[in-house]
Amino acid sequence: MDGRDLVRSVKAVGSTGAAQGWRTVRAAWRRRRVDASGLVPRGAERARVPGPVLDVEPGPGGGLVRFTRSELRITVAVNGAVFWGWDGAGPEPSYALAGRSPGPDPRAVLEPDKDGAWRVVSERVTVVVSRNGAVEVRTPGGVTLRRDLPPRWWEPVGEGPARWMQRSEVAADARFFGLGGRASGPRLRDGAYRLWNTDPGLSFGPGDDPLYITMPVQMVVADAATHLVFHDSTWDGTVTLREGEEGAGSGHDRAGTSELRMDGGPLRCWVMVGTPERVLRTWTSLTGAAALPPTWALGHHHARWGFGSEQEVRRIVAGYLERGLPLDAVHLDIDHFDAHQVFTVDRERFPKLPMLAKELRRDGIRLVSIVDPAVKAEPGNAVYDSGSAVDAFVRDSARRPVRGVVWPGESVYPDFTRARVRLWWGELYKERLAQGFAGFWHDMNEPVSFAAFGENTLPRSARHDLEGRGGDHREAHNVYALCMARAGYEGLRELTPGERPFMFSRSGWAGMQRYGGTWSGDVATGWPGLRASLSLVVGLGLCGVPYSGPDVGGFDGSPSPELYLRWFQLGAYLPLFRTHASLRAGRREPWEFGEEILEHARVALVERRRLLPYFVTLAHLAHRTGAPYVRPVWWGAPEDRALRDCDDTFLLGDCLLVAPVLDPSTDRRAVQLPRGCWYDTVTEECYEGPAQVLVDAPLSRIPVLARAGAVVPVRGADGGLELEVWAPAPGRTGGGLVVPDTGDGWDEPEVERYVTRWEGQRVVVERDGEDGPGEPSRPVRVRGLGGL
Ligand code: NBV
Repeated sequence: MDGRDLVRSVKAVGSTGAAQGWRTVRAAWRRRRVDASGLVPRGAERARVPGPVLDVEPGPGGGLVRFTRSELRITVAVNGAVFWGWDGAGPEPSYALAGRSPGPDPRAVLEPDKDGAWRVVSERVTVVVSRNGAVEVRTPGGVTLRRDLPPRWWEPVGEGPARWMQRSEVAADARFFGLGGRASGPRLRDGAYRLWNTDPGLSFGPGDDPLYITMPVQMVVADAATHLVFHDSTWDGTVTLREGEEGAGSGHDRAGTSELRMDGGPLRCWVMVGTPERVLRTWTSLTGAAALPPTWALGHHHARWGFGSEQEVRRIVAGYLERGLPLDAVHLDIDHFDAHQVFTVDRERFPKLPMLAKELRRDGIRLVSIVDPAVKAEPGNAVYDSGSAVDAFVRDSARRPVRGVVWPGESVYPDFTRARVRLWWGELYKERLAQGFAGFWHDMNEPVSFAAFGENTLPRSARHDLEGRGGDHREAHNVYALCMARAGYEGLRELTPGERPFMFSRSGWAGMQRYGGTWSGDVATGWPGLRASLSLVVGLGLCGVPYSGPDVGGFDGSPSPELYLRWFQLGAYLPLFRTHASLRAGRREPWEFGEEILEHARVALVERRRLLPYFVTLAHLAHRTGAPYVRPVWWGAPEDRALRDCDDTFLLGDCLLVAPVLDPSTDRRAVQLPRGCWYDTVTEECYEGPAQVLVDAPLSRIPVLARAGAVVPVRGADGGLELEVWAPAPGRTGGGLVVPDTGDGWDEPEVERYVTRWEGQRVVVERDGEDGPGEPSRPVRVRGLGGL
């Protein structure tokens, strides 16, 4: 069976429930057989809790608290985050951390608390450990943000990993966010969220969970403070969330709860407390700065599974150019490979790829290539041969390479958890660069096998190197794509040292931002899919992954012109702005939906290009501070409860508030505004927040509001950088940051700071420099003067 037959059969199987059922049964049976011989069966288990406290041993930044049946290590790190680990767990080794764990803050000390408890007091957080092992996280003012009950372990009497459970309580008013890319958020309502990266197989909507990126990262927002908690274990697990409830009148509050059950791995976590901004700054100082995409990657991308030939790519590009529509990148999917084998080209249908790349480049358009991890298991296939020579592929417990079935047919899987394999893989991108590709799109890296072992991934008993420690797929699964991203990123850094790599990956884990971004995977075409795509972008941003975006129009089927346009209008304000669709899906070019839609799509494209300097600034800020481009509306006002519950509006940086249209037949929509004055950027009408206001949302545009006083860097008519300044509210001041574009190398340009204020009847804009305020060297245009 080759890849094309497979496409056909996967589609066919997917369409008949009976066949699918039968396939699942067969696969489950196969997995049981494979894992029965490869994994130690879980026999009887013994339950354990820490027991009463025995003694303590103070150490740098905290210390060790000993209990009768466990011990707890607590350390406040220099970056303000608190680490704690049970049973001897330390912060390393960790796939999430960007390097070594930050050193201890010597000012934090372990001291006695009341009732036999112990506490560590630091500048931003106090952690109290009760005498039976409950751990409380408090603000410096003493308000409890989170209370972890004593954990519980279930240890096999024989061999094998211990399962564990951690139940926590949070404030009654708290709201949960994060856990990776979730389709039903960004506010995570009551329910169970699995921690196991999963390709849903068919396209997904808001009800589907888990998806490609799961992370044990929760951001919890409450009146008292925001905190982020990260349980650093890569194993399969489930988080069950239940929001609390505040008692009305004299009624009691019910705390919110989070119950985390993990199949293995150390019980250790990091907690950071503060404002959302501070929390994400700390999180990225721990897990690494987000890769800075090259400027072109902040423009418009057009992809398609099944362009099928160079002529078709040229036809699409010409369609954009002839109509004067901005286009920055074209993505080639697996259909340009030779028999679906990664790092090859179908020379019949793509005979002169480097030439095509050069031609496109002349028009300012880059080529991006898909990269799948699975390698066709066939001697003579160069990637297979070179991989076999370095023993690159995942093996089973009997040391035989594990074979799955993916697009090229029977395939093997590189073990990216081994340094040598990453090195080998990283060098393979040389072939892609020679073809003229400028960016990379990692797919199918949960990883996926169609001929599944119960789930559509590798058997749990498959062996992995895990950086020399050795282990099985239960531990390696969730970081498979993260390690693949590392391999690609590090390879590209070697191959093109002068350029920032551009890479985005379907699957990933905590820390993946170091290597690039992601996209929303195969989101279902339909209004619920549109909503889900926003949820994913916001949620991932709160987990430290700022660069992502959906398949505009949805992955499958044919969107109505209206749905396509609304998706396009949303996509234009998301970091990755890409139209993409499946092999059999309807067309996605903006001119395929009639004249009216084309003209409205043009407006969105042109506006995206005009805002490019703003996107460049946001990319730099995300890289430097961890603040995502796309932020929930509560970002600057987490204490505003109405904002916490708002899932359909977002802030784009500090300056803009975007209210996409997520429902059909809409020409007006309610917008929940944070405090301050907000201008409709088209009508310049001013609205005062905090409030819910009704704003026009005709088919021609989605509401985008600018904060009074904001300074937005935009592209002027001559292509240069201009400052679009929104008049501050009367008597108020404003300002903004601008990071100029210095190309696609590694320069770190200086941040320009601007302030705005009223001087009599005039709005004055000044650059805030070291020697005091000065004239901006950039052209300035003040807007909103009529709206006040
Ligand atoms: O490579 C084909 C597709 C790709 O277009 C899509 O973006 C990925 O999410 N890929 C999944 C594999 C096929 C899925 C049915």
